[in-house]
Amino acid sequence: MSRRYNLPIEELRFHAQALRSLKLIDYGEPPSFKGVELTELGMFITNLTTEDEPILAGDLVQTKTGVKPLGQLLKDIRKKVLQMVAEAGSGHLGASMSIVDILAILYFMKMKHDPSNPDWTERDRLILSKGHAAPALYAVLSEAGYFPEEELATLRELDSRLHGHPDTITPGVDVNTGSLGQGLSVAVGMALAAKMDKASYRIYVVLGDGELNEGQVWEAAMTAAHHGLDNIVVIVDRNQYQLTGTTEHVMTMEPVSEKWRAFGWNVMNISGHDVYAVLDALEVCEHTKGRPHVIVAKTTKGKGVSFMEGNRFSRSVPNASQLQQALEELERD
Ligand SMILES: Cc1ncc(C[n+]2csc(CCOP(=O)(O)OP(=O)(O)O)c2C)c(N)n1
Repeated sequence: MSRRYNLPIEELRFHAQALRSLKLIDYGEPPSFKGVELTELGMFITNLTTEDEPILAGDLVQTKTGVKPLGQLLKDIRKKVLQMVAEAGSGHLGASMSIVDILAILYFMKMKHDPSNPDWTERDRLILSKGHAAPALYAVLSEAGYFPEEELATLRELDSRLHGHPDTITPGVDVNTGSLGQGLSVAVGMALAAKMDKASYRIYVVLGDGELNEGQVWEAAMTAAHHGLDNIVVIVDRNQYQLTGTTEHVMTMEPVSEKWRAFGWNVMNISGHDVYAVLDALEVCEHTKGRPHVIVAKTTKGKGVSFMEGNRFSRSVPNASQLQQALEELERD
């Protein structure tokens, strides 16, 4: 079911065919499907009618401390990320804030997992290939109940289980990451194993857009398509920045979606901060067989705190007054 429209995906597919016959959208014909594009007429009509969709901030989700509105959960996670990085005195803040919504939706609304049994064989797996965003993963895992909240304050300390980059020493972490470019290759192995075992779990992989510079990503992408690994869902965190500037400045990246499509993937483009859009895209992945899936999620680095958005807090750490200001801003909005 689509959460946004409360309609079965099959019915939406039927609507898509109707929209194409009205020449409002185009998506090619099999076997050369391309991504859905608005036609000129479709664009014209969209411009006449566009209005913002309300966010599902009131939706309730289950956390270890009970039921919480989703909007509150997202704020709480962002606050924890800020506090952890400020306390540790180092960490990739912008990259972490960029993926809070995606990780929270996966762990609290989509993935099959059990914090009381992190090694449950049937669990869905998550590989944070952009491992430098570990603070976001830790905040989510602790909210879900994998380890006590107090442990967050130990980020990057010598004997802590919360390393600067994910490590399987942390309950809930499936794969060690941090050296960019490797997560999808691991996912391919896991997905092949799942197919061999006739297991139904899925492997979710979060990639950075700068990470797509790594050639190994594309080797893995080819392999996944070759084996029809429809149990892999990649989410590209398309925040358009990497450490030293815009992704386009460092290495021309566009057209990102076309690249994945050419490699044989099922491609979707959405906003990574739109809860409905993320849920719907994840739902479509479950209904599309025979190909791996990639969701190119447009996001904002540093999302949630106005003076951190963009690349300003890519690696900088907020001082005490910036932290206070950021926490107040999150509470206000
Ligand atoms: C193989 C490798 N090279 C370099 C780095 C250093 N590094 C850490 S974060 C980063 C930028 C990654 O950019 P992107 O994937 O766009 O993620 P963002 O931080 O923008 O979310 C780099 C180059 C690394 N971790 N691994």
